[in-house]
Amino acid sequence: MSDPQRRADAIIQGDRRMLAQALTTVERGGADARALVRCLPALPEGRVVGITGAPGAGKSTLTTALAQAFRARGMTVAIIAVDPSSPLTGGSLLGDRIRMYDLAGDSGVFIRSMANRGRFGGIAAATADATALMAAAGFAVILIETVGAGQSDVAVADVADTILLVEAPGMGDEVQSIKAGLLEVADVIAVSKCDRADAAATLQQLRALVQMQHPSDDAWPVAVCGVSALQQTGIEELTDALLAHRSYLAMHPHTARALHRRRVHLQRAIEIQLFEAVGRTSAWQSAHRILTTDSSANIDSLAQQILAEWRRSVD
Ligand SMILES: Nc1nc2c(ncn2[C@@H]2O[C@H](COP(=O)(O)OP(=O)(O)O)[C@@H](O)[C@H]2O)c(=O)[nH]1
Ligand SMILES: [Mg+2]
Repeated sequence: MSDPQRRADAIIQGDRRMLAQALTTVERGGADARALVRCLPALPEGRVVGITGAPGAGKSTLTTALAQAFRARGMTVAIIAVDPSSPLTGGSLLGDRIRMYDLAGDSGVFIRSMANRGRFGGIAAATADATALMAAAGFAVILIETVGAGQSDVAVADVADTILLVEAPGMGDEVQSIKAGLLEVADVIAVSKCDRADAAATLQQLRALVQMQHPSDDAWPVAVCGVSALQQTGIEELTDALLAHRSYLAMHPHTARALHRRRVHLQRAIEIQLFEAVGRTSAWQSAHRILTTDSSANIDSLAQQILAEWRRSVD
């Protein structure tokens, strides 16, 4: 268990039990997680789809439908359901599991929910590591479903290659995702529940909004698809759009988004490694004691002392 290279090799060879254990390791974070992730091979970008949108938009239902569509095309699928709120039960995840029940028993599908177990870098760091594990395990598509609670959704944009925004119809004049700042990061937009009568207006509204937005330096035309997971309509078109974005990325590997993602990745790696190194200093331990007893402690000078000790230790 302790040999990270052996664990990584087993995961690459398709050992699902080892993969499940490794996911727990990266969720927890720490030196074991870092050692393991370092043994994973660098893999081509493009297979990670982040699925975002307000709670109740229909993300879990659509994730299940998409997973089935990718499976029908012979592609294996990993699903990561992100729940930053609950480290224990994850209220929303129970419903998600029921919704994803249809996928049970298919060995080409692997579902995992991630909770924030308080590791440094939070859920975004854990999700990034989990994604790297799923990719190493050879899954052709990795779907990350967020809870649609703002912060974590934007963080998913740093992990995913393709952002799928799910918008439910009938939200009134204001499209929910505009408020959340999600429209700008979307590569593909799905208007869900198109079996409902009010979906046509939302579709029209979103198409107009997308057209108004100026294209960024990468000229990917954001696709807006109407889908009904309930009636299984539009799923094939949506799957086509996601795969088209993947092809687009393969032909344009250095878009602003791709560079941003790589930079954020590097920054996160530095933060995590630095924090773990600094956490081993005795100044860190004593700073923790001070924080519990002295409410007026100068945080900035505590940080300075900790970094000074760490620097001495590496000289
Ligand atoms: N009418 C209709 N309802 C749907 C559809 N997809 C999902 N729903 C319903 O919308 C609700 C929220 O779905 P869920 O997938 O859990 O949304 P999430 O919170 O974004 O993951 C559930 O009650 C679903 O049954 C659809 O295509 N049509
Ligand atoms: Mg959900």
